[in-house]
Amino acid sequence: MTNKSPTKQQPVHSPSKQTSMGIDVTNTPIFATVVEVKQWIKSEAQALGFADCGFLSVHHPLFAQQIEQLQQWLDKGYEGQLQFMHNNHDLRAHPAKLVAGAQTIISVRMDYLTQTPVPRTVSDNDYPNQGIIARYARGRDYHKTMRNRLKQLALSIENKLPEWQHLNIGAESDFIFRPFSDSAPIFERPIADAVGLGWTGKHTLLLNKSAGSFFVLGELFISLNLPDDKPVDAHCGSCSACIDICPTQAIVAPYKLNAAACISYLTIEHKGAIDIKYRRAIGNRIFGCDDCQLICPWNRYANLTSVDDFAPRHHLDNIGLIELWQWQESDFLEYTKGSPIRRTGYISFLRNIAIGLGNANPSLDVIDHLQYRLGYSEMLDEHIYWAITEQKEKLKSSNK
Ligand code: B12
Ligand code: SF4
Ligand code: SF4
Repeated sequence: MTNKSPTKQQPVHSPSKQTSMGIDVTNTPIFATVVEVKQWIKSEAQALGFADCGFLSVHHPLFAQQIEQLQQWLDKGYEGQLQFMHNNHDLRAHPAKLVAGAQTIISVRMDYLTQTPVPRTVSDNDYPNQGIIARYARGRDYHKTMRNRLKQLALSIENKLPEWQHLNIGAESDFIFRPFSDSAPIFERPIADAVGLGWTGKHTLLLNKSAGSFFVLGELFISLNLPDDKPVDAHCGSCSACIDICPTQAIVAPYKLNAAACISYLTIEHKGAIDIKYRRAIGNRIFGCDDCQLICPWNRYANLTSVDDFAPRHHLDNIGLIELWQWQESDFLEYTKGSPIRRTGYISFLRNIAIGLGNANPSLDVIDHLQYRLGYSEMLDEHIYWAITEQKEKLKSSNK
């Protein structure tokens, strides 16, 4: 197992090549230092579509510190219905317990944009009759993509172990690994921050000077002992664009998000009726929200993804609210196969579209479409009546 103290091994050498004079010219170790091992893992990760990676010990002190901050966040009730944030604090504080034998976390980030947004602009507001789906969710579910590729990274590392046995990093022991992405009680953003994949912005997301914030995070726990990377400096300065733009004022202070008020939470995680006080602010966002990222000046440096899985399916990057509203449950199930949108469920999806239609440009056609769905569920009906009233009020004032 992993915690075995490494035994002293003979250095592994690259295969010998002989010159025409019979002199061995390559009898030197391929990997002379641990830094070279880390560099090799990084280039392997990049070849697999990850934009970057960094390394952190599973015993790093940040986990205990984060538990305290998480508890303060929960004490304020910012988690809404996110019940899972109350669970498994012991595992969060001790990631070593999550994967027995793991020593190091490889934190990775993967860019997901397939189109460059207009810098410092929430252009989603310019299309009130379109249903806006957050950019990370327009293609295949990133959780699977990330975990599959992290597994491939682990298998490449495993193949390399014989060449690393002289480095005292545990390469001679059984190799243990486990990939994660948003799939376990892990402080993903704080880990990525600690290894320098970016800094935590005032919107609470990780962002990077040369890549903005439109990326997702994942981790590969491994049994090799690799030295920690270092954090980078923060560059938010006096900017507060994300706080100012947030439609529901969910960023209650720099680095403090009231998740229960965030459109991402309301449209994806929240079950049941959405509080009327948020409905106008939600606008046409029917699954997630990108506003605090779209406005961020650093996202002018956001990179496009190299991973095909993020390519929008069923023109979800440019789709009308009415078209989405007409999806039957069977359409929803078919079109969201392998997509994160499945998570919200059909009724909540319709609830979100009803809000979007209430906020769409006023038209009798929209009212007709809203009416024909009445009677499907009590919760949905209440949102439909709200949307019809909004539409009628707008029509009345436009006729004045
Ligand atoms: C719960 C959750 C949500 C919730 C709550 C979000 C939140 N910020 O807490 C909701 C549903 C609202 C949400 C929304 C989104 N999410 Co989310 N979410 C998570 C999840 C599962 C847990 C995050 C968490 O622990 N929150 C709890 C709070 C307490 O943690 P925190 O924000 O880190 O808070 C800390 C800071 O406030 C810090 N702090 C306090 N004071 C100070 C001061 C300074 C100076 C600093 C630096 C820090 C600091 O201490 C707090 C305690 O740790 C993670 C995945 C994971 N397992 O980590 C993804 C994750 C954070 N989400 C992600 C994404 C992409 C999103 C969305 C962009 C999706 C979308 N487009 O709709 C939005 C963005 C909303 C936003 N502005 O954050 C990505 C972020 C990638 C990135 N670039 O950072 C993650 C990492 C998932 C992933 N694997 O990629 N999410
Ligand atoms: S995702 Fe939208 S609602 Fe949530 S904090 Fe950012 S701007 Fe506000
Ligand atoms: S918008 Fe400004 S304050 Fe918010 S994360 Fe970007 S740089 Fe930081």
